[in-house]
Amino acid sequence: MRIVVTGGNGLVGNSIKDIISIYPNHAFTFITRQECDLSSWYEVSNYFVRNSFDYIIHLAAKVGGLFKNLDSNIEMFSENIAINENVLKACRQFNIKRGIFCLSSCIFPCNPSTFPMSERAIHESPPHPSNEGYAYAKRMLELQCRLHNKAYGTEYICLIPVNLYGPHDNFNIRDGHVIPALMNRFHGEKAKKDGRFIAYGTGRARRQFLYAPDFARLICSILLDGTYDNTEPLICCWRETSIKQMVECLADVMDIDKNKLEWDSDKSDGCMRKTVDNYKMWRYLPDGFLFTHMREGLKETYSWFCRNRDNLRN
Ligand code: GFB
Repeated sequence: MRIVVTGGNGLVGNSIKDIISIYPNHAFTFITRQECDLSSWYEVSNYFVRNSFDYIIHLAAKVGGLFKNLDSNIEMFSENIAINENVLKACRQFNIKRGIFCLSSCIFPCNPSTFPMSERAIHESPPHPSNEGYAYAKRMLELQCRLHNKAYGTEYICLIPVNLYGPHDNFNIRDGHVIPALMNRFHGEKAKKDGRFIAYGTGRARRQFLYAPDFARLICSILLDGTYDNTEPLICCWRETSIKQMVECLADVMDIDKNKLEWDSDKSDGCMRKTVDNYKMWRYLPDGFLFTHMREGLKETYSWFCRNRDNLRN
């Protein structure tokens, strides 16, 4: 199959690049924002009229951590709506009948009827105000895929990962997600004689973290291995931890004395909990699939960070 991957130069896009050798019978094309601005129908239609594909892995999105979302809910909504509308229009017009579309666990309600939340809770009640722009745009992507599947018999599968991290992440100290932002900030402080290791919030918020290379393997298995026999949305998650526990583990991995950690509780915690369940996911995991433990994932990410300090995305 000829497979197009949008967001080809992002966290998950690069993780897929690292594993395509195990799919020699398929041809992957990774498109970046520089090659095709997906928010422009003119660019999208021109690109797909010149390049045809059988399947799509749609990862491209305007993303950011809590503080980026707090600053730009309107842009997060409008740019993601534009990107997704153009991509689905191109899939319809250029005959791409099967694909993976990436959502996020932040789309779920912030006050659900039950925890952990299953796939059925996606539209149950409003998401957390800190990222409602991004969350509603991704909820609409779930709706768009479902409507296309019903009307045209397509197989557009929405995968819902929890907080992803790993090599190739965006390490922007302000706009990045918690792990890359802290890793970059703490690394800078390590170089100083009187460095301070300040994390934001209270540390009491809870998150489920998933190592991006694990998610990349799941995406390819579900799209290509025939293990997933339907088009319903599927949560992809692993263990939950408090932000405090994660930051202490990160300090260990970076050889920072945990007693030097400080918390700026004037900064937002965002949603205190967005626990989702992976009951359904376990049924479709390829045999012998192993998730990467947090400590191992942080170690691999930090050594990648140190090797690539001069050309980080940030
Ligand atoms: O990763 P993060 O920005 O995403 O923040 P969210 C997770 C938690 O880490 C929050 C705390 O409780 C923050 O208060 N935190 C501590 C920090 N120190 C820092 C820091 O230096 N930077 C950041 N960013 N956080 C996002 C959504 O929410 O989750 C996105 O806004 C997306 O739309 C993403 O869905 C997966 O989990 O709070």
